[in-house]
Amino acid sequence: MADFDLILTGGTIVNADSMVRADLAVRDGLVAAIGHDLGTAREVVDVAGKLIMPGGIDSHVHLAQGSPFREPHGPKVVMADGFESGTRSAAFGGNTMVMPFCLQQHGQTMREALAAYHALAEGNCYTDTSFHLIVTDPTPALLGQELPALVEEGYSSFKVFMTYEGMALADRQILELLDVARRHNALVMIHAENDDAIRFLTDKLEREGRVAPVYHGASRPIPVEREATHRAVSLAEIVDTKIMIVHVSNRPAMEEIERAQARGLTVLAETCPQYLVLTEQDMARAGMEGAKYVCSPPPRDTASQEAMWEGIEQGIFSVFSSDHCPFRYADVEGKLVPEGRDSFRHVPNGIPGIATRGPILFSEGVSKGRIDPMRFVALTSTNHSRIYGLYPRKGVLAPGADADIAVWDPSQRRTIRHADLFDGCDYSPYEGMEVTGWPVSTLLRGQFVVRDGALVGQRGAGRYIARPMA
Ligand code: DUC
Ligand code: ZN
Ligand code: ZN
Repeated sequence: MADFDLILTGGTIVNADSMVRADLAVRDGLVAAIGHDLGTAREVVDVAGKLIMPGGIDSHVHLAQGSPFREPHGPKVVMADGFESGTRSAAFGGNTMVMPFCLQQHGQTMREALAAYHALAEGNCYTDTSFHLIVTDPTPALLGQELPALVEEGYSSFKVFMTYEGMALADRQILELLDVARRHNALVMIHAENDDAIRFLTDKLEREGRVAPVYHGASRPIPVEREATHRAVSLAEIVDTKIMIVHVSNRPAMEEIERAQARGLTVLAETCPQYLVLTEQDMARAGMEGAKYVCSPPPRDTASQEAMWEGIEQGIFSVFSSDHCPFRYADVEGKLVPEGRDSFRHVPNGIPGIATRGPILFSEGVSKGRIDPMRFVALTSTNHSRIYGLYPRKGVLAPGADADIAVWDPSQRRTIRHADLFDGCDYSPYEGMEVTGWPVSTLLRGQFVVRDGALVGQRGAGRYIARPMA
């Protein structure tokens, strides 16, 4: 009988803190050994010249197709990905786990919302999943009983919006939620934009006839995000609890976070591919083409891109996520919703990117010499695992960990084509971008999901992972 189920031989094993030439053996879905001359296996795969990394963990994705609640953009718009297509595309991007949101509707308990989202995910996922809870209606019962019980059950991260009608929480409500999180060791993720300022600017732009997609940027300028980031940090400081500021797009917002970190506060931060390689100019493309790039916060300018790189290099950002929030372009239930031609206000906010997150950071970061492969692993996998309660089961290749693995060819040159991403959308905002480095195979608990660029995994093989906090 063979010693192991699988041995990957001849590659370089990359973790967040080490890089070694070694073989990796898998048994019963776990990493069993790393070293040389490991023994026999039922299958031995030669991965010479490849980087063997922990599978990507994307801790910020929206997969709500089929949700009766049409998260988060109202009844006229449909999200392009559900759990099947979203996790399939994630696997093509080297990911083995994604963390979508469960959105509470007003008047709904969180358990009711969770039942609906679990029903959508069950039996459909190619990767593992775990939910964050978006709190929109923080009733005394939710804060006092439901959330504490749910944290115990492993739903240990919440998200709040400071903007969006019907979803934004007032400061007092955020304080109450932060206090629950502090007492139960949960993490609150915050979408930081000033809602009043956005509504004021949007109304003004519309009165002036500035309604094309590019004005989405003008309706949410940098101070809108900076002010809300400052306020979010202050609220967390008042309560004395940790927070995660998601999808940071610019230097002034980042500096708020940097100052908080320097003062010793646990203010964690995330940035995303769109803030490294897109700009406001993309939203100025002809006709409605600009709608393809409308997301919030909006893409900024090249100086902001440089600031995001500084934040990555200096460790201000601990996680790099996609904020995959896909809407089909050529679709009246997507980016071309008829009202969107009257005003950018109605264009759904969000862009796809679950498969391209890794390749963009690898190419722009590792291949261009800005970060090393270990930092890449930290930003795309290990730090997500540590922050969201998955470590050491996930985010690391070490004996006993799940054998969730991405095999990267660091020298493969590719042109990003939507046709190669296998999501449910009909475009990629990164179409035509040249990248160096590509995930050629992805394994979930030792089983190939994507093998040499082909889907071989089983829909439904992905599991739900509870994340109780220590
Ligand atoms: N915020 C997100 O986190 N995702 C998509 C839209 C938004 O505003
Ligand atoms: Zn957000
Ligand atoms: Zn998001």
